[in-house]
Amino acid sequence: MSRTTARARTTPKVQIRLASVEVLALDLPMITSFKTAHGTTTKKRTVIVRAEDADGTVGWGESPGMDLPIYSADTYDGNWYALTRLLVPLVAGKTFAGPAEVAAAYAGYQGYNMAKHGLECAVWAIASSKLGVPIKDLVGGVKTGIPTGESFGIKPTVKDLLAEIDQRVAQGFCRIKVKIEPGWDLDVLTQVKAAFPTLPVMADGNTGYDPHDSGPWDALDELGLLMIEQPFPGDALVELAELQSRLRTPICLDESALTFGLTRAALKLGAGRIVNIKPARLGGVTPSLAVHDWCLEHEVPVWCGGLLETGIGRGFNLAISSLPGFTLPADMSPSRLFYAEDLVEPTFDIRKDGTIAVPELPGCGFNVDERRVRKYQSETWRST
Ligand code: OSB
Ligand code: MG
Repeated sequence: MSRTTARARTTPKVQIRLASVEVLALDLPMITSFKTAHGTTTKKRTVIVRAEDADGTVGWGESPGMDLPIYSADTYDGNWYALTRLLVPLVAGKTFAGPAEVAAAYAGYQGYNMAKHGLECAVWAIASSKLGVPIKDLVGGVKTGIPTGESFGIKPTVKDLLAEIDQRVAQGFCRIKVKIEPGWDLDVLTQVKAAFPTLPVMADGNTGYDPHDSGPWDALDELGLLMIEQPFPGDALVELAELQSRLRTPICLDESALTFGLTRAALKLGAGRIVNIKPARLGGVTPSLAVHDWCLEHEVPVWCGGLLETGIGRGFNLAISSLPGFTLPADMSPSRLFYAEDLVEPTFDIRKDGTIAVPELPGCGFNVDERRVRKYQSETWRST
């Protein structure tokens, strides 16, 4: 979490005594691989946090790291290191007045956002269970269903992509996101728009374009896309602002939005007009709420992105998406589309109206199937 803070917000006050925290490394086989300009994910390694209060209340969180530091500096190994060596040792055995106080304990540590997120979520889950109030209500959520879009990785052929879009639209997904990279962009999106003329469509460049190349931007601008997500590297804020100034299509910040302060600076510079709030990339619930609150006040639309989380991580994403500023469809495809078995049972699904229900259960929002968590566990570490 950055030290730069938004206007103070009321957060739940409930005594948390972190008696023990377990960090679990999981290997999850994927049923389909996911290709972006950053590379292909075929097997997902993720880190799960299981925190236990002195009164026996258990809270779960997820740190959805990547194998390589390409999307951001966060990796699976980095999450493991930060949780077991830095973050958990700092808070285990201590008493806190609420989740925000736990996040404040490590606010001076730079980076390791996804590790921080997993730990903070586990603590929010404890707070939620102790109070018997779902996370959605603890953060001030107002929506009961989240309009959901599907994010399509780069496919072997446009025909494959069109067939998959067709299938997802039939299932209810109300917006589609097409991953692009040089050579897989204008022609692909032109065909997608021709095949689905009324469907909201957006593109995600995942930083794969060189700002000094001319790029497909002016032609893409004619297609009436909902937005273009992160075409240039995360720190290319000046170039993003230059591109945004000549496009009608809004640019959406993803890889640039690493902290509350950086996101606000990027928006003030004009580097984008929309923010993809990924709670794990931002380092937890607290910084995500800060970005949401600032964007709401400044009329910047936001939506919730994902990092291929299991149901544990998605539960928090759904709760956060219920806040009033989330006015655009989320990347929240049901975890069962990636994993043969989700870690929560029952898992969640998209409804015919294109929304996913915001969980009403206290904790991460779903029943965690601990037997399954153990089944995929490759390594475990415990604070005491
Ligand atoms: O850029 O939004 C992205 C997955 C991994 C890394 C980056 C991204 C994504 C997605 C996944 O698009 C969306 C999801 O979790 O459903
Ligand atoms: Mg993205």
